[in-house]
Amino acid sequence: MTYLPRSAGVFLASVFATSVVAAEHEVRIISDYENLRFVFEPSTLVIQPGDTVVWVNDVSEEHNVISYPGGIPNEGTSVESHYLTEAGETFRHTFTVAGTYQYHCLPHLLMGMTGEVVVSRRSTLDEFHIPSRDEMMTYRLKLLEWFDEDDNLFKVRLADKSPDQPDHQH
Ligand SMILES: [Cu+2]
Repeated sequence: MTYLPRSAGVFLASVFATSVVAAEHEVRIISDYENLRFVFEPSTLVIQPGDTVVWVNDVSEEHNVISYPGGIPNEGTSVESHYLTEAGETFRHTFTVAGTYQYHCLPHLLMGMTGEVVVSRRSTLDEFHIPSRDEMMTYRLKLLEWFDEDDNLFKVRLADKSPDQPDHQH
């Protein structure tokens, strides 16, 4: 007859506890004006399902967090924050489905302000979500709030849809 030493019981209890209690991870939103770098730090974060990521705005600057339409796992949930403007302002998101979540800041997409959260493991290529036309249009309209002036593709598309043909109306 064998007995588990008391320390083994304590050890098992603590393993059980840590596997049940989800962790919180912090991503700093850094506005490095001197070096023209607006970055998420860390830009790649590896977590476990059920964990929560808390993005924290370092200074009073406008940033947000939005996942790319096709940058999330098939079964995953898209991520989108409000616009954080104040120093210390936070956004929280809990990730439940394993895989890769690629995101960026809308106003600073053109500065390469991107990041990713890897839940358990990276997605394989065929595990990424394929966005619908509606999802792409919604995303595109959000982009156009910031980058509308040179969006020739969108202008061409609107022109294509325009029913009026001035040359033949008289
Ligand atoms: Cu930003």
